[in-house]
Amino acid sequence: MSGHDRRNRPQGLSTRAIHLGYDPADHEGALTPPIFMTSTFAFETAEAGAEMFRGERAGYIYGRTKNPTQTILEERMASLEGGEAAMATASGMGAISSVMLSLLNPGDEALIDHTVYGNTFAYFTQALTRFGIVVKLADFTRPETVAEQIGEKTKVVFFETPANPNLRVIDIAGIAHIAAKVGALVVVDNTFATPVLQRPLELGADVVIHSGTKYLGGHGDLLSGIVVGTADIVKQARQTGLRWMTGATLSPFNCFLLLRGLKTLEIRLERHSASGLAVARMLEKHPKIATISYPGLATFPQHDLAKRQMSAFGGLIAFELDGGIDMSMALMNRLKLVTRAVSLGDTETLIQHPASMTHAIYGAEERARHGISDGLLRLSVGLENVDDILDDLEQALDAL
Ligand code: 4LM
Repeated sequence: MSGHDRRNRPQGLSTRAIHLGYDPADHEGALTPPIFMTSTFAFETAEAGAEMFRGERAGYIYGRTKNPTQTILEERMASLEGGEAAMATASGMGAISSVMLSLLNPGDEALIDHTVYGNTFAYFTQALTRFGIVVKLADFTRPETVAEQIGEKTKVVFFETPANPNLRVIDIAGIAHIAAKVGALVVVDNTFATPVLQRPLELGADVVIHSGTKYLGGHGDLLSGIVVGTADIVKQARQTGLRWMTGATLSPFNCFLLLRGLKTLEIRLERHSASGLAVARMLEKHPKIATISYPGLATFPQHDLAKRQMSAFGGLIAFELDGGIDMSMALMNRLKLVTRAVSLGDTETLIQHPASMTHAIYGAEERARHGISDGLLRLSVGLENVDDILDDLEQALDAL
């Protein structure tokens, strides 16, 4: 690359995650952005306050909709995902509900993939339906079923990829193409991949959602959510969804924690992905393993799609043992380093049992129909030394 090209190319992802939107010179030289621990903001004059409320003057009014620590976080997340604007929320559920309540009206239809995080499933099928919104399900790994279910009333199409808990991978560009025919907005939950591994907006999605609780934060010490999209959609989600429907604002302190997490996002995802692949390869060969689902394995049914859509495959693995649910429970109980806990994307390696934990809300029949078997386990490979993770899993498997 010539010196000229080097000067003109955009900054890399980690550089933007560390520096974008903040200049220490504006804050007494403080290297780290200050936490603006305030709920409200003083108006210079009565007229200035009124102008801000009318949207005629820029500035901060009240912490439910905007705070300077949050603004830095939002600018960074918009840049990392390649969107015009972003909004931080108190949790992933806060992000999903703030977006859906601002986009959907009674009579509208939302079409969602049938495999999503349990409470997201409950939100669509049990909460939104109480308000006259029609929710349809389809198997998004088979785009023809999406084409069958979508129609003029479909306002929103929603899916996760890779999907929770079994890592099914969905063709973002393919679904966006189908949705464009009826003008439906495509909302992708990018929690499992993060912008380091996959950028849905570049593939035709309109909105990206995150549970920032997971990889973005990365240390298991906060809940948070992120919405990224066009300036118009994010404005609508903030001015209606966040401001007077959910009130699910991220606190200034948690904005700071999330900003700190973002600084190491790329380097952490590299390690999560390398260790994830090593653990998946070990499990794949182990005689007690009946099935394994990791998008980075050549045996994964959608491996080619995963390779096209993602730059690496992250730390999540789903697998079944050859002894059903009892053996799965026994394995969990024999682990010494790997921690029994829901959530994912943390420094600690975590294991959980979707049928009785994150996806218990589905009900047995629905789980069976949606490929979440009773014995399925979900492993979130952390940042410990990979040999220690492998040793712990092997000693637990061998003892079964
Ligand atoms: C879990 N997940 O799976 P908050 N989107 C995805 C998720 O996995 C989650 C949320 C949204 C788990 C929580 C216990 C793909 C959550 C919801 O938990 O509200 O930040 O995100 O273990």
